[in-house]
Amino acid sequence: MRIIHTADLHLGQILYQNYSREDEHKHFFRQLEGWIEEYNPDALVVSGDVFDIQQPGVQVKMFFNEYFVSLHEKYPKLKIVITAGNHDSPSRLHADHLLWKAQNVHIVAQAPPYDIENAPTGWEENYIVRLESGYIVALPFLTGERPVQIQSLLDYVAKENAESKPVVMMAHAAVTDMDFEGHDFHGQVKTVDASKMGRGYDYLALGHIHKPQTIGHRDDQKEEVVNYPAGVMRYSGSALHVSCDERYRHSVSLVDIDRHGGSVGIRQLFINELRHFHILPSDKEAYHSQKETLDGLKAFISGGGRGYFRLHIDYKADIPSDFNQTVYKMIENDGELRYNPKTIWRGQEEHEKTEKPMPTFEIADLQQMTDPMRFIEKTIDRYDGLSLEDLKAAFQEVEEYLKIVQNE
Ligand SMILES: [Mn+2]
Repeated sequence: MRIIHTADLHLGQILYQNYSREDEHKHFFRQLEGWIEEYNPDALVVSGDVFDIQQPGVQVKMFFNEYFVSLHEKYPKLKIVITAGNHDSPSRLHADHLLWKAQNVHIVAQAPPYDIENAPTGWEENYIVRLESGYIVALPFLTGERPVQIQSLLDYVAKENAESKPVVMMAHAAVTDMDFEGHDFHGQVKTVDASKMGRGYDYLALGHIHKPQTIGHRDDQKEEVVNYPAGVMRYSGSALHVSCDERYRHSVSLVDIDRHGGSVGIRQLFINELRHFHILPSDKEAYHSQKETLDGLKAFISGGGRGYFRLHIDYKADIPSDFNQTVYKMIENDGELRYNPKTIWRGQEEHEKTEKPMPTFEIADLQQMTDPMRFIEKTIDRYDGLSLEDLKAAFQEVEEYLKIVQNE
């Protein structure tokens, strides 16, 4: 059994409130189609987060429809299996699943029944896609752990699988021990224990984490071809770099499984991205003033630099409040220069660590503070370079102005 595994397409993503990625997705889809042509897989599986938002716009839905319909027309025997991720609306994706089935595209968006004891018989059928060469158990994103449902689906397949055909399962979850480099979880990611994903699959095609990786095999993340005994859990990684922090190569996974309980061969097909992400001047270096930053940016542009860029500036640099507008102005005539206005401030983290803790106030205290200056006086230590005298003068000016307005 041979599959191509991808996930986290995030179609319709608008980056930094400004930039549509449709051409980047088209570029990805062309490569994907090239691999389907070259490797002739039995199935293409997309493990969740097809769309970036729950209610994608008309254009995005059209784009999705056109691509998958044309893929089906060119490769009518290819099974396409798409599941819903946490970014997708289960009910909206599910609404069209019957139409898609006629195109050999299986969309599985709704979670298995909570109470399987009392579920209608044959509920399992909604999650199982049969191929001549094997089985695909398609699970969408689950809001809670469902180990009983998962195991009963795998058992259902096992009962039927007298010929020991390969079994692929799809899921959208953060599995314990994954490497979430590039995700902004702030240490709060909810992980599912790998054992809760059941027993009986040969390959678990995961989505949700954007870095390509096989669970339990961090050492060979960069290897192009690997082979493991069956029972492999793998993230294909996302189609595009979804943020600046995803500083690794993205790929789709070409997976060959010889038989149930046999061996799993994985080839990473590396994606050539249309636009790259840059940190200016670099990860290690930072700019120290507005002038230095703008000069650096000019040099980047005149040197032919293109794509997404984010700035790395020393937090002590004196950066005026209209700085972002200045940058946007510099690049406004070039659609290939795309700015991430969330600057990385070097030294800020260490600064925050050594900072005095925020004074705490009782609610009653705050209610007593009718004069905002009292609050500012008590917290002034937290704000480097903020002058109490200047603030007092500014407040006085506002007060006087208000008096004039009131009198008039
Ligand atoms: Mn996700």
